[in-house]
Amino acid sequence: MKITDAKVMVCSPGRNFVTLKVYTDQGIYGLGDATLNGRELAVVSYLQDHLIPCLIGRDPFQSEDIWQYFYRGAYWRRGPVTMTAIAAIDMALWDIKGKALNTPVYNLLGGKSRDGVLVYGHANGRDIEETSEEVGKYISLGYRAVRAQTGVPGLQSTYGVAKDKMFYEPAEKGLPPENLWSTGKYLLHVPKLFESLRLKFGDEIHLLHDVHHRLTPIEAARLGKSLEPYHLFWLEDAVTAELQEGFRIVRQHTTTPLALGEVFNSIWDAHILITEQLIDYIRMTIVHSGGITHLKKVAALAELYHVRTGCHGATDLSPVSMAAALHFDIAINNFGIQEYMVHTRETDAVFPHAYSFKEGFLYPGDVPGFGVDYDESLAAKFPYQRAYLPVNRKEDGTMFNW
Ligand code: CS2
Ligand code: MG
Repeated sequence: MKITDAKVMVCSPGRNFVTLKVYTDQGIYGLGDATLNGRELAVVSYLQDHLIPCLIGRDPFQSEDIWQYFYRGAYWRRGPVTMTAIAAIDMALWDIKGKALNTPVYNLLGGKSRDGVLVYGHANGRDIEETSEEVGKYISLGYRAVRAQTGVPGLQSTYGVAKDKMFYEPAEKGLPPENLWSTGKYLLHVPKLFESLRLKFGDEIHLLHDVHHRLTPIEAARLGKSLEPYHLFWLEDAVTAELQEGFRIVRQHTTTPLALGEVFNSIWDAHILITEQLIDYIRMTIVHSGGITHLKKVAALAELYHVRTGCHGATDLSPVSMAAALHFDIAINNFGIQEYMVHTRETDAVFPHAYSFKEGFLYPGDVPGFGVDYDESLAAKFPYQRAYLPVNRKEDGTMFNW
């Protein structure tokens, strides 16, 4: 089999998505997600101008060799743009292989290791009461795990507080919006949220929380300790991810499970965290970490060190990514949990898909490949719109992490 052509398509059914379609001489095509939130067009150019010309004529079954060709062969390795572009090609190749062999991709990854994929939803509110109501809604929808975020008194807006309840979408059209941040106010408030959630909903429901890279290691240690009585499933991105060694400090102080890595793009971002057992869940995901070919190696390393997976699954990952993640999650042994934020109806219509939600679990479906398609004529009705994630400043105006 030979690759005859590849095309990059951008659409915005509520938010921007970049999709790669790879064609073969046997009439089979494969899809890959290439969406990098707020930097979408950089990946479009990387694919169109640099990778696709080298892809034509290759055998799509040689996904490992093609991966190494684009990674080692580029000289310039790693980085979110490079690894998202490689991931899109890698996904499309696995999709082609599944279709050509008439089997779902999970069968090429070892087959099903479980019946369904445990997922968590996002409960957001302006205050504890509103967040608590949202958690209640997720529980009534059948979710067994819920991430809870709340506004902080004295801060006008912060990470995780949605305008639209079920559709948390932080990217906005126009120039980046600005948020305000106070570590002191945040650290006082968050334990109150989880105390109130445990009192209201009991011990069984899994609760998660995302700090979104806002703390220093010792501040994260304090937060982890203060949350211990409420036994979180995980505390996510407590500290910026660049300094892996910083997690030694957090780890020495708290037994709250730690999750990290949605912004990582290679195993070299996580090797110290994994081999020193500084985290419990690795959040790397197929679209931003070099595809299935690379993520299966990360998961294999993590398995040796008791680290489980918890793939990023926000709305800026298209249904192609979500499907790829589900085929991966259902096959590997050290799966932990999958993030699941529902897409808008328009997005689901552009990307018809075989996966489905039932009672807290997602099921990838049994369609050959990943079981996702792309409705090109519908997508054309939603042209690209420049959008940015917010930026964040401390109360005195200092630029901070978002
Ligand atoms: C988040 C995301 O899902 C998460 O855990 O951290 O909302 C993240 O901010 C976006 O995916 C950024 O692209
Ligand atoms: Mg996160």
